[in-house]
Amino acid sequence: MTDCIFCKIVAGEIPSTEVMSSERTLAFRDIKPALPSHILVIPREHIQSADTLTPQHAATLAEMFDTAQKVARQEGLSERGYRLVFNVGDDAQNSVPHLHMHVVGGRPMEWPPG
Ligand code: DGP
Repeated sequence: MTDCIFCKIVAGEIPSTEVMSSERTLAFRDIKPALPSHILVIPREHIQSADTLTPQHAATLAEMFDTAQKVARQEGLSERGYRLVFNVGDDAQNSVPHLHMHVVGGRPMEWPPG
């Protein structure tokens, strides 16, 4: 996707603070962190959102969760806990149409979200 911000980050055309990289995924710091640790894990291939996932994406999705676990450990979040979030659509305030998992933590969080 030529006009996708996250595809441009994958291609190195837009700078990002990389945290981790794997064959199918990239993890980088969110430009507007909502919590002390806020990392985005994305697939290198363009997938629109969690709402368009199919069984064909199984390997990519598994690798996204593997990357998220490693990121959480690296950030020191695993012991106290963290949250993995996929926003879908306008009501969830999804703003970038390239699948991304928010890995957030570093302080106690509220539930349910507002
Ligand atoms: P969402 O609301 O779930 O679509 O989250 C998109 C996130 O992406 C949001 O927290 C801000 C972040 N973001 C948007 N543009 C950029 C960018 O160019 N670089 C980085 N690092 N993060 C971005």
